Amino acid sequence: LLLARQYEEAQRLTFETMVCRGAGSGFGEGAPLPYGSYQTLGDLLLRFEPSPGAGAGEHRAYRRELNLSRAVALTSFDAGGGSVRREVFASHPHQVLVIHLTAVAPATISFRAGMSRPGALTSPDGQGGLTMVGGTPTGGERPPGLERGGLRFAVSLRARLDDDGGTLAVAGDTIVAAHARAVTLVLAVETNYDQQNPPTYLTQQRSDELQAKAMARTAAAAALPYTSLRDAHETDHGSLFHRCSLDLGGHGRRALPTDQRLEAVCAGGFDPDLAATCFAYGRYLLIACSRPGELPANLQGIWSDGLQAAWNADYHNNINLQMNYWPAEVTNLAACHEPLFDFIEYLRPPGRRTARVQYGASGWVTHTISNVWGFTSPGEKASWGLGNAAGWLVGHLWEHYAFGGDLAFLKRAYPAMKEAAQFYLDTLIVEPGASHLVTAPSVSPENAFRSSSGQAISVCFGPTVDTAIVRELFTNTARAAGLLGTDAVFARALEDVVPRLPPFSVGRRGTLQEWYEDLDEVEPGHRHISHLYGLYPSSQITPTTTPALAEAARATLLRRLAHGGAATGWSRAWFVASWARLGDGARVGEQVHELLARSTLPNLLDYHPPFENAAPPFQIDGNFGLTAGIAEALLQSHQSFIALLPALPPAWSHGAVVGLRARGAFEVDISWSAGKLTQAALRSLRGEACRLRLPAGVAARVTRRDVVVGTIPAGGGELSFSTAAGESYIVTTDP
Ligand code: FUC
Repeated sequence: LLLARQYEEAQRLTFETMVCRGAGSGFGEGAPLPYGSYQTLGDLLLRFEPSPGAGAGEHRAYRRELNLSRAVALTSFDAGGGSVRREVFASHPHQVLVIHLTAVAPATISFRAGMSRPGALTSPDGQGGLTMVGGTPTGGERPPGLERGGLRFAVSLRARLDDDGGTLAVAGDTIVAAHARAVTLVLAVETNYDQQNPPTYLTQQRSDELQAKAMARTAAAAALPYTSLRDAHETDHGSLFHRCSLDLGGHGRRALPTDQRLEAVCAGGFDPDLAATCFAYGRYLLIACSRPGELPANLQGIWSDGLQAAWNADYHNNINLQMNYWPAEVTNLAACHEPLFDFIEYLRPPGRRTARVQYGASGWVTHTISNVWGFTSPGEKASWGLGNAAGWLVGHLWEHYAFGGDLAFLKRAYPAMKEAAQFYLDTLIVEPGASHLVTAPSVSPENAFRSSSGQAISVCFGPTVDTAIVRELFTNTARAAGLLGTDAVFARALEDVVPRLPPFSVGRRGTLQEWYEDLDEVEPGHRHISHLYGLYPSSQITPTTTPALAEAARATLLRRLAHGGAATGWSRAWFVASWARLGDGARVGEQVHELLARSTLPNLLDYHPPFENAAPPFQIDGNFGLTAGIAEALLQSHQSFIALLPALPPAWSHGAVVGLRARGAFEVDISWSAGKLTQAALRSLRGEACRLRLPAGVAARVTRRDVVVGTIPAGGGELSFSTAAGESYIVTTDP
C-alpha cells in the first residue's frame, strides 16, 4: 500500500497492527503493555528545630550552591546561634548519599530526619538508624514479569555525631539530633532489580536481605571520617571532571546567583561564562548519572522527583537517549558512555524477538521507546512509536571506537552492529520506481505529511533519517568487519546495498527532503530534525564534501526556525550542533543564547514545555545536547581531519578549552583571543597520523618538543603529520 502511495489505508492498517496492545491504562492510543515509570525513591526530610537565640523559621542568609568541580552541594544559613553548613553528595566509590551538617556555634543543630514514600514503611533498624522498605509498582501499572510482586527496595539511613556535643536518638520513624555541632547522615539503597536476569529482571532477594545489604553499606561508610568519604568522592568525580574544561572569560558575573544571571540573559544580557558553566554542568550531570555498570541516563537522568514521570522517564530512542550521550566522547567522558553500550547489549535478546515476531526478520531491532524491562516493540502510538532505533543506537558503538581507537572494544561491539544491519538487510524493500532499497513501514520522527486528500500521514517508506542511518550503519559495519578480519561475505553484502539506497534529495523549497518524495510537512516548525541526521550526528553532509546538501540543510534549519522550531531544549541543542557542523559560529552563538533564554530552568536543568496533558518541565537531553553542541563549535573531527575552532561564536571572543577529544585518539587544548586561534596542543594517545585544519586566515607551525613538525600557511591549508603515542604537538600561530 505504501509503495502504491495508498497512505491512508497503509496508515490505518499500521495503526491497527503495529503497536503492542495490552490491558490498557489510559496510556495512549492502542498500546500499552504495562510499561512502568521511573520513580523517585522517596523523600528524606530534615525538620530543623529553632536554634538557641532564633525564633521559629528564622533562618537568614540562606544560600545554596552546587560546586561542579567537587560535586558537592552546599546549603548555608544563619540559624540565629551562628551559621550552619550542610554539604551533600552522592558518592560513587562508597555508594552512599552523604549529608554533613556543621555549625559555627556549639549546640546549634537540632533536627528530626525521616523518610517517606507512598506505600513504604520506615522503622528503626535496631542499630540507631532507620530503614525504609517498600516496592513498586505503587500505581496500577505492572511491568511484564512483575505481576507476582514487583521491584523491592530497602533504604538504610544512619546518623553520627561528629564531635562531642549534642545527642542522637531514634524516636518512632525519625532520627532526632539535638544540640549538636556536627552531624553526618549516610543513606544507602538496595533493590532487587537485575538487568542480567530476564524475563523478570529481578533477583529473588527478600526485603530483609536487601535491608541487611543497605545497612552494611551505611555501617561501613559511617565508620569512616567525613573527610575520607568526601575526599574519596571528590577524587573520584575529579578524575573525570578535570579531564576537560572550558573558559570563555567574564568570570566577574560568577558572584551573582545563577537564577539572576539567567534572568539577565533572558533580558538580552551578555554572559558567555554562563554558557561555559552549562558546558561544565552537562559534564557534571553525565558523570553523576552514568557510570560503568549502571543503567544509562534516562529522560531525566536519574533525577525524576515523582512516582509518575513525564514519558515515564524512560529511554526514548529517536533522539533523546542518543543526545544524552553526545557529549561523552568529545568532552572526554568516554567511560560514562559505557552504560549505553551495556543497554544496547541488554536490548538485543528482546530485540531479536521483536524482529522475528513483528517483522519475520533476523537481527535485532528496537523502537522509539524502551525501558529497563526489555521493551523493544513499537509503542505506544505507531505514529511516532514505530521509529526504528537500533541503527542509531549502535552508531554510538562505532563512535566510541572512532574516538578511542580500541580494536578490542570494536570486537566486543561488532555483533550488535552486525545484527542491527542484519535486520535492515532482511527488511529493506525495493521501491519499484527507481529500484531504491527503502525501509517500510516507518516514520520520520515525529512529523507527518499531508496525503493528497489532506490527511496527516506519519506512516511512510524510506524516510530520510532511516536511509541516512542505514547508510552509516552498513558502511561502518563493513569497515568494522574489515578491521576485525571477519565476515567478508556479509560485509560485501552490506557494501552492495549502500549504492542502492536513495540519495539525499533537495526539495522544491531548497530544503533537504524529509521523506522519499518531496512532501509538505504538517508541522514545518517541528522540533525533530532527524532528516538532518546526515549533518549531525552523522557526517554524510558537510560544507566541503557535499556543498549543495549543506546548503539544503541550512535552508532546512532556517525553515524550521521560521515556523517556531526548536521549541524544546533538546531540539534547540540539536540546532546548536547542526549550525556548528555548518561552520556558522554566529548561529551557534544565537542558538546557545536562545537555549539559555528560553529552555533553561533557574537551576540550569533543561526545560521541555508541557506537552499534551502537561508534563513536568524538566528533561535532561537538552543539557547534554548543549554541552555537545558547544564542543562541536570548538573542535570537529568527523571528517578525516581535526578542525580547530570551526564555528566559534563571535561573542566568545576570548577563551580556552582544555581536554576535548578528537577521533583518532587525540586530546586537544585550544586557546584563542580576539576571535582568533592563538595556540593549541594535541596529545596523541595512540600514535595515529594527524591531519590538522586551522580556521581560514591563520598561519601556524606545529612543533614536537620544540622541533618543527610542519607549518600551515595563512591561505587556510592543512597539515598532515605522523604522531607518536604519548607525545604532544604544539600549534603556535603567527602573530
Ligand atoms: C520525543 C520528543 C518529545 C519528548 C519525548 C520524550 O518523543 O518528540 O518532545 O522529548 O521524546
